[in-house]
Formats: sequence, C-alpha cells, structure tokens
Amino acid sequence: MLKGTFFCVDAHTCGNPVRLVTSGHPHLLGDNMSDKRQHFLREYDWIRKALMFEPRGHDMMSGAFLYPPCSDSADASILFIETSGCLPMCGHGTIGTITAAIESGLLTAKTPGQLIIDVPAGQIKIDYQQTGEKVDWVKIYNVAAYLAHQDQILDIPGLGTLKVDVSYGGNYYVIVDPQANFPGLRHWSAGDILKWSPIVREVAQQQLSCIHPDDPTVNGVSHVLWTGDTISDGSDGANAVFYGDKAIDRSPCGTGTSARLAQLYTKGLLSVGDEYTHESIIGSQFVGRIEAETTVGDHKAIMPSIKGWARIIGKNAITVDDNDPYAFGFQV
Ligand code: PYC
Repeated sequence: MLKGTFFCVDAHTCGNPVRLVTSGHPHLLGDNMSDKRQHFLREYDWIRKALMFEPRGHDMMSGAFLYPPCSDSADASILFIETSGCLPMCGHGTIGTITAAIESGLLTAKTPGQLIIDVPAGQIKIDYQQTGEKVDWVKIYNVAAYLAHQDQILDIPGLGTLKVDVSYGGNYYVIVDPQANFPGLRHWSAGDILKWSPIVREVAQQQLSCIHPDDPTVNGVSHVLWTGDTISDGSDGANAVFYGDKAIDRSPCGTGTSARLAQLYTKGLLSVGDEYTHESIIGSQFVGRIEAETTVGDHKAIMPSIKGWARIIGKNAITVDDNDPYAFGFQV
C-alpha cells in the first residue's frame, strides 16, 4: 500500500545535503516546535526513516519540513529531520531550508531579507540577501550557546585519554582539540573520525550530564567536533563534525560553530563582536560571530550568528510503499 508521496526540493549547504519536504506534512500537536518534535518522533518517525536512510537517502542525509509559525512574532517554523533523529536545531539545515523555500516561492518574508523562525530549540532570527530569484547568503541569529563542561578527561578504550570540552550550540557537542592521542583532524583519515567518534560520544554520554536548563527534552551529547589545521584561505579554524551513526558534516556545521564560539568565548579566546571563519572537512566556510553575551541557567552564554550559503540541486517526488521491504530504509 502506498504510505505517501513526498515532494522535495533537494539542496546542499556548503556541501551538506538538505532535503526540504514540501508535501505530506503530518499534522503535529503542541503549542511550540519542541512539543511538535516530540509528537513527530512518537507517531511519524517512519517518514524520517523513509526519506533519510538508504535507498532514498544516505548516511549524511538531512532535511526539514516547513510549518506555519507557532508564535505570533514568527513567519514560519522548521522541523529538522536527519539520519540521527530530529535535531532541536540545525544550522546548515536552516540555511538550506530558507534558501530552497524562498527560491521556490514557499516562503515570503513580511520584511524582505528578514525572517523569524520557530525551531524546537527556541526562536531564531534570519537575515538573507537575495539577488533576483537567488538567495546569495543566509545569516542565522541562533539560540544561546554555552560551554557546559570544561577540561574533562575521557578514557577512550583503544585510544587512551582525551581532554575534551562539551558545548551547546543548539545540540550538545564534545569538542576535541589536538593533543597527545589526537594529532588534529588533517592528520586523521575520515575513517579514523568515523571509528573513534561513536566511542567518544558514548563515553561522554556516560560520564557527563547534559540537560538544557530551559527544555529538558533537549539533552544528551549527539555530536563530536574534532578540530585541526585549516586548508582554505581566510579560515580561523577547522572542524570535522560527526553525527548520527556514520556521518561527517560536509558543511562547517552551524550548531557546531555556535558551540565552538561559546567554548572559545568562555576560555577567553574570543570576545563579543569577534568573527570566526570556520571551515569544514572539505574546506567550505561559515562565518560565525559572537553577537552578545547572555546566560543559560547558571551558565555564562553567548548569542552566536552563523552566515553561509546553499544551492538547490534538484526536485524529487519520493514514494514510500510498504510493499517495498526497504520502505523505511536501512543502514549497513
Ligand atoms: O549545521 O547545525 C548544523 C548541523 C548539525 C548536524 C549537521 N549539521
């Protein structure tokens, strides 16, 4: 039986995929996107699995549904979907969603160049620049970011000890800077990152509590951000961000960049007003900026922004039929 046909605009943000699903939205209950995210995960997660996993997606696949706003001040809401679940916030996903939605005529700003969007992690503000029908760049004023744990020692079986920080930028990130047992991301292969990241994440999960002070449904370390030398002109730092079971972000990762800014700020290495050009494993760049200081619970925190670009690469009509044994995807 045909479970659904999902029309999608496929795009990428600085190399990482964004599949904006433009039909087949389930009706979600709740007053805000955090509640609606929980409802989606309880009842409609099959849609995410079908559209994100092979054979319709792949390990890095991520996407979004655009919904009407939850609050009076917003223009729209976004539900993020990807192989690992439904993230509270996704930076590359937002840049791709806004670009694809504006260029496809699915979203019109009341004030050209400016939007307010409800996401599960809170509310974000967007500036964007459009030339003709094309969106040149999108800047996200993200939710508050803070350093949750500093200088923690993790004992990683088979690798040895790692000194790490855990920082929040919309998701919780273990951040690993170069040190004795990690020579830096340009000295490791992608295979090394894929091998060690799930173990580092698991050990961090067991050892370090991460629960967002304002929303306990946002909890747990989901990503590992490895740092190292830059390869692109103008970059201030480089990262390889691991997520899901087998994914390395091809973009510089918006929530990861926000978490990195909060870490560097709390350690006294960046100040309010500073920009930080962050590059991905493939050398694509986002410009991060510390916009202001704030607090999250008892933590000193920042309001970060991230600026980047996306391109539409195609349109898709994806069918999910439960007489297909792989209707809801698989992973190898
Ligand atoms: O850009 O925030 C991001 C992101 C999260 C996971 C992959 N990209």
